[in-house]
Amino acid sequence: MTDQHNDGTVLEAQQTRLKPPPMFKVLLLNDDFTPMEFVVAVLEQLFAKSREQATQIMLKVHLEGVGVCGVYTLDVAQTKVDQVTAFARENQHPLQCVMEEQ
Ligand code: TYC
Repeated sequence: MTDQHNDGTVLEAQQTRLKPPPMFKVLLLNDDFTPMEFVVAVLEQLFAKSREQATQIMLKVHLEGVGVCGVYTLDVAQTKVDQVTAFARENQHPLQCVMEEQ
């Protein structure tokens, strides 16, 4: 937007509203080896899900192959993926966690 003044100067209005940031889904992928209880613990401890919510998400991943743990900004999503991956490897599980732009 521009604003013409009577001395001929033109001021550019500052953009005051920012675009919402891109959002990223954090996804868990199914595998045949990670114990169900471990996936539930990941969802409770790293995604603040209740036992019931965590169990539902885990079962969805188990049955359908993939499920959403949450939707976050880029930095938070990347941190969650890194935390899940580190926690899984510390416990010798092959659990895969990835992110995808929404
Ligand atoms: N399929 C695994 C099992 O039968 C459980 C599982 C669920 C693994 C979700 C990964 O993201 C996952 N033990």
